Amino acid sequence: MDNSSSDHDSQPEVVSNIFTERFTEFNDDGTFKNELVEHTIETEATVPKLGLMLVGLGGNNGSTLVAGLLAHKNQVTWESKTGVHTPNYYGSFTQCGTTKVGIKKLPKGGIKDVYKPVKDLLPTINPTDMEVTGWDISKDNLFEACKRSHVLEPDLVNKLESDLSQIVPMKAAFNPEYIAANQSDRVDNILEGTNEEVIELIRADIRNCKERNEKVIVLWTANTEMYLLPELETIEDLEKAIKDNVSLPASVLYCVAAIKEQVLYLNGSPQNTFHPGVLALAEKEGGLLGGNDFKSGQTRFKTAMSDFLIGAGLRISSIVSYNHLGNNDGKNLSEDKCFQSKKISKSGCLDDAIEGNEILYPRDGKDIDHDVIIRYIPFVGDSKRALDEYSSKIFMDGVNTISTYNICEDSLLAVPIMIDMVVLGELFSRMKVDGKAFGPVLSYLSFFFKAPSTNHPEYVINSFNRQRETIVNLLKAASGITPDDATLLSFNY
Ligand code: NAI
Ligand code: DG6
Repeated sequence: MDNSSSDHDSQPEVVSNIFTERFTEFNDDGTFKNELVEHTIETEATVPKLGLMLVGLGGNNGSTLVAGLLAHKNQVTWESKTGVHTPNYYGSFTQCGTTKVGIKKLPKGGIKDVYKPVKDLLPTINPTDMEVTGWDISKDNLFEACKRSHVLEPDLVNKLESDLSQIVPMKAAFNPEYIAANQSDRVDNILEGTNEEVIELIRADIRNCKERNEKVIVLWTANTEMYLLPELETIEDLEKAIKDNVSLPASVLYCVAAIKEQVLYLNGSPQNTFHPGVLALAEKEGGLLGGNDFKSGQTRFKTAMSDFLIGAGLRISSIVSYNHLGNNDGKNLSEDKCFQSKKISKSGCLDDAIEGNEILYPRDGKDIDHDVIIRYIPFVGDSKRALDEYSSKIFMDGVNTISTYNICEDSLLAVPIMIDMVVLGELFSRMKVDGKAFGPVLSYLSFFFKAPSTNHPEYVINSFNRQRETIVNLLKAASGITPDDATLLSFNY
């Protein structure tokens, strides 16, 4: 592998590496051929000043992200009844994850693995260097928003008051038909106008942010919307719906604005914003998309647990996933039209695992009994309870049941993942493979999403391990390190 870089006065420095991809291609008759394909992977090495625009800035995730980054930036410590705390990025794959990059031969014989932080494989942004702004249907400033969310300790929120209270969400695009009626009491900050006018106003906000930053990313972390049916099949359908002022979900308006401004749009909620017409528009206009629905807790665990169970040859036969939460997300999801969006995204995460094992899952229509239940229990606030029961058939038709009970602060799991998708989404937008940029969908971000969008809808990876390996190997290949084939054949293992 060639690890060279070129450096011209007028051009950004580029990390350029040749990588030989290896895969095996099968024919219908079972014959196969091993392929070797050489690729050049180029990454612009200059890290831009980034503006992150959150849709739903004043929500639990949005306000927690801003406060968390401020605490990091200013190295603020805070006290709770358990002692003094300092900021950390635990839960962030980029900031706290490491990966095996190779081996070292020991002087007295034998080998030792060498690990590197994921964030150091290629130049990536420092999260605290981002400017974070955004929109919310509530005009409460972020100090008020943090107080309302009950996520972070009061001592920390109070220490950040002077910074937080200066951050006020911009007026938001809003369509009440698509979120729960119980959200109406927070609506006091909305843009008025036709679809076209609102898109123009959002574009103007994005352009303002561009003036202060070299790159901008828009991330939807607002309420879950209901699924939009019928779908917008073509660019013409989409443009007609906009022009005729058809009632469209706010997410489609933000997404179209982001595409037109050629900034990455990430969808952290389950609704189907990326209709075929939206994808086609992104392709045509050079837009970038990533989604859908942060994979933070129960679903993330499920895609790791299924790696373990199905990977061990056990036949998972039923999974019942129940959870209750008491934050505003739970309140919004208590209306069925929004819950159905979440149920869809939480339910599809085992499709590729089932598809991948015809011994356990012959194509007889008898897959897994899989149900997802969510209840709104205000008392528990952001501290979500998730109870899962995995029942697997084992040897000679025995049954093995594993139950898990997880309690966590929902937003404290989600925020590090939001940071990761922004850090890597920004990096991937600086990369080219064989001279071609990624897109319109950044499929490599699948690791962070419950229902990943890809450029090939028939090819979606949900497995936790495969998703992680795919990202890590791309980063290694792009940085000149050989992805590990794990055979250890050279080391007399
Ligand atoms: P939240 O309800 O606290 O925050 C959502 C914010 O969006 C609210 O402040 C609301 O006023 C605002 N909003 C609603 N419609 C808007 C619009 N059209 N434009 C601008 N702002 C708007 O919810 P939370 O907990 O922050 O979650 C945000 C989203 O992320 C939800 O859709 C949730 O389902 C999704 N999610 C959250 C995860 C987590 O672990 N916290 C994991 C996976 C997904
Ligand atoms: C309850 O399911 C509310 C949801 O918003 C989840 O908390 C969120 O989607 C996280 O889901 P999961 O399955 O990744 O924990």
